[in-house]
Amino acid sequence: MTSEAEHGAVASEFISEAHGEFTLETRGVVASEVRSEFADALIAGLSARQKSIPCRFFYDAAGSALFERITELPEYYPTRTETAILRAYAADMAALAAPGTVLIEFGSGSSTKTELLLAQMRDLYAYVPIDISGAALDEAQARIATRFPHLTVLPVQGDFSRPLTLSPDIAAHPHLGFFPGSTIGNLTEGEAVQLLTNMRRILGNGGKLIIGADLRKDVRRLLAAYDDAAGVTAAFNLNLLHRANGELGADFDVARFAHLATYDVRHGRIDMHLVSRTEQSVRVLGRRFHFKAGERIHTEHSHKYDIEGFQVLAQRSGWLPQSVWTDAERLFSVHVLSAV
Ligand code: SAH
Ligand code: AVI
Repeated sequence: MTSEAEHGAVASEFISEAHGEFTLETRGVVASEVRSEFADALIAGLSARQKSIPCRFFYDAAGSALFERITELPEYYPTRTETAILRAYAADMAALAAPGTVLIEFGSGSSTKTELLLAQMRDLYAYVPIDISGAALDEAQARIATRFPHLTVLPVQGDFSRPLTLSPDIAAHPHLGFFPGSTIGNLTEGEAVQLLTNMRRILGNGGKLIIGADLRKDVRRLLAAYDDAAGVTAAFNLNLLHRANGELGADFDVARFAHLATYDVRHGRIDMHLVSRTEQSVRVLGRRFHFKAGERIHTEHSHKYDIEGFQVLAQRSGWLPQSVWTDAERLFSVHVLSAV
């Protein structure tokens, strides 16, 4: 059985998606579903006056591997800073999980940070990592099974923004959510409120959420983190075009696009773009898209918060801010939110 089939089998036993979109039966079904979502999103995004591609499509197997390389870059401070916070306070975080708790992680990726919590948690009922990247879930599951052989791991491949309904078995246990990485920052404010509200519903009364949020800081430091000297972030961004060529038969000449990161002071966010180096046109699924020289495709927002602003966002989404930890330089914050 393929690993997506395993995810599907396990996931459908424990978790069903309200509109049936999480019925993942075979690798073929999953791959074609994802491909057609990418096709629809790409056509819609390139047809708009301001061209864009949603950032969730960064994470095919190559994109997930590039993201892991980003986390090790000297300029990319978020991963090592959040990891240090998690390491320092893992025991306090583990104390949030009563015996029999289900740990549900959103955008789990490599689940590397999760291991810090799992090492301190006793008697978890199950660990449910949710990620859009099947490749990342596969690797993480194999590693976690080796290190924590008695832990039940129930991976779910899918979009965490979609409605998710827990099976009665899982729903009957206490829930602790984990959403590290400041992935929340990749959503617009409206999307973030919607997702946090949805998480509040999924985690239920008595549920808690441990969530990482990157903090506002010197703009030069931010820009360097999203435009590193080794060009790994550029490769991560440009991989969207390689993916479109490989999966959808598009004919992007990738060398004729450049990576660009900018900082929007008003919204407190990094924006990533792909800039057309020349005037050109590109064919995607039988359609032609014209680019002026210098025209941009928007590919990612990465919002930076201050602690109070993030807590207000959480409160607007039905959460009670319970505690927050930061590093000494106040680069990154990890919050505990409690369902009221
Ligand atoms: N939690 C990890 C990974 C962060 S990278 C860490 O903190 O290092 C963001 C992760 O979220 C990637 O693994 C990506 O595949 C996943 N992701 C992004 N958008 C998603 C979506 N809409 N639904 C599910 N997973 C998503
Ligand atoms: C996953 N996410 C929080 C990363 C970020 O920092 O916004 C994705 C990323 N984009 C460029 N570098 C890393």
